Amino acid sequence: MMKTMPPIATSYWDIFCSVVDNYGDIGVTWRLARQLANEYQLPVRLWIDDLASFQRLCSQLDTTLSEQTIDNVLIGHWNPNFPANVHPGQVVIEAFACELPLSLRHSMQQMERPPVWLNLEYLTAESWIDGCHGLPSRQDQLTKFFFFPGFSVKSGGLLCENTLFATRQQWQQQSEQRQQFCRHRHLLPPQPNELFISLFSYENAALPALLKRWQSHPTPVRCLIPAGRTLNSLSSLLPADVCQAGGCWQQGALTVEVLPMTDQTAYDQLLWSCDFNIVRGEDSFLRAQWAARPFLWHIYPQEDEAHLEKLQAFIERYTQNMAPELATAVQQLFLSFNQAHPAELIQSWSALQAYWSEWQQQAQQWPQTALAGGNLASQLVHFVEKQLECCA
Ligand code: TRH
Repeated sequence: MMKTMPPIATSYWDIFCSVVDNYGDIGVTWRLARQLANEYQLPVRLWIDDLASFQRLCSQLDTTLSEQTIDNVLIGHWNPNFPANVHPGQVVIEAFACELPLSLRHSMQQMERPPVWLNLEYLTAESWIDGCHGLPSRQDQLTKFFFFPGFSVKSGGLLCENTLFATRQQWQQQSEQRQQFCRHRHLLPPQPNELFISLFSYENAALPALLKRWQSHPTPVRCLIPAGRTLNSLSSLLPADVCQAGGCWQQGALTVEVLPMTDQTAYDQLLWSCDFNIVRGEDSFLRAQWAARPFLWHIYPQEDEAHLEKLQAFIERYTQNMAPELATAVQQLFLSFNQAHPAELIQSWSALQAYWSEWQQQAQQWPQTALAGGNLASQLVHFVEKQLECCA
């Protein structure tokens, strides 16, 4: 009788991503995949179950193809008929506890040297992750490691490309940058002293009040809104024809412009070009921090208000080096927005005006503090190298 040979791992780093909702799952894994491929020259395969959502962030993607390479990443459509002849790579990363295809798991179990298997967790600033980062768990004769991104020294660090800060600095130092930015995007030219704000949030009942407050701001305010869920909360304020990409509306000091969704590079440029960014979820939340400007985080709401603990944990870290008045005002801004309390939101916005330049300075320093745990991609590479050495 012929003996069946155990499957042999390919050299790939396989990343599996199931899009639960919105763009964060794909946003994070796409970024990680490109960084591993381009900065560490690793052969990366990214398996995605929802190519239509992915295409919103990556217009080159052809949703009809089961396999394609973009930016040195091999992208595979992960559909229910995952091919049984696909052998796992030397590293398998399941993002955000997505379930691996059964056939792949089966191959992993049969291997003499199974891949390094990791679950990439959601980002949180909570300190309990320090005790859990890197822990193994035995599952059907296999070992899975839990990799926790985070802000502490003991965490897995944060996604941040090697050249990001230098590129951002260069962008922000150009004196004509805002004019060019508006021209390229076919936006109205910027006015002197105009406060630029980007607004990418979930639905929030306090938003109309905030926009009304900006109408009476002492200097002009430009609010740039990527088309999407934010607009669902502004139907009482904005005429219907404004609530689509290309829409423009002016009232008092406020000009609203609605933007089409772009790729991640152009979204970064939007964040770098604004004085204040309202962001959400996981990836835009981090990118706003890397923009080194004041920002406001609309956290992904969870049942039983579990997200408020996560929010509090971040606020504590973020405000730890701020003067008490600024820290209190920032805390109130974050909490009132996330609890959708219009009156408190307006009050905290007004209170912050006195500390704006102090906040700007803090926002410049914050990225270095946030990166106490280092760069996630390099941490991941070291972690895997260690596991491979152990098993060699
Ligand atoms: O879209 P999000 O709300 O995503 C997520 C998911 O909902 C996920 O299930 C949840 O668990 C997580 O949040 C916490 O927010 P996020 O994470 O900011 O993802 C948005 C992505 O879209 C991010 O990579 C930036 C990108 N983007 C663009 O590339 N172009 C754009 O024009 C805009 C507005 C965003």
